[in-house]
Amino acid sequence: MSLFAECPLDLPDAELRLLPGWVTAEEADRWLAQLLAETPWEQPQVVLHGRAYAVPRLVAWYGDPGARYRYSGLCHEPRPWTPLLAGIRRRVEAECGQPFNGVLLNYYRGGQDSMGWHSDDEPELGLRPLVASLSLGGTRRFDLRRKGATRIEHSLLLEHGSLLVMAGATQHHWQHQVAKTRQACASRLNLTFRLIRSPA
Ligand SMILES: O=C(O)CCC(=O)C(=O)O
Ligand SMILES: [Mn+2]
Repeated sequence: MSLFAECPLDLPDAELRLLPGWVTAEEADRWLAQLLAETPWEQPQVVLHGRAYAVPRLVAWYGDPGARYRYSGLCHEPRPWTPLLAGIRRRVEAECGQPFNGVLLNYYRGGQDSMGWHSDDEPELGLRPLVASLSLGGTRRFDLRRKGATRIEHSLLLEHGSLLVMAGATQHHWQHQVAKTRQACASRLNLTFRLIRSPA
């Protein structure tokens, strides 16, 4: 049985698998509390049209030595795996059947924190990257649109303890975002596990 036969989302040219309740709420609560307490958050600046803006969320990048990753226009050296992140990595690797050498943590403090349209298609991830995304905390909407289009074709709710696996040609054909919302929402932590194939 293929990895994606289980609960696939039927989008053409994409391989998406959403596992709600991938970890129990109790375990997800523990992971969230510990990660919020122990993560040294950063808020990178991006330069757009000559002006610097702070990204609208907090981030941290962990990984194996040498797993440098470029996001928000900057190259980031990895922090060493903590025992908790190393343990979560093993569980995600067992689920996905492939290794990961880095994880990007994104902390959305409230509805005004967000991530704009993009694909996880940095060259260092290779051609058909498998990215596994674990969500902890408040539910947020995750939108998908085809590259080159403006219409949202599909939206998912990423709940506490859910795992979203994006694979195959997904990043080649599709973009995703977590849009700002005026609705009340609890803070949310997202962990995207990645395999850096070549140094940035
Ligand atoms: O927060 C999310 O669910 C998405 C995060 C994301 O797209 C990324 O880190 O590249
Ligand atoms: Mn992404």
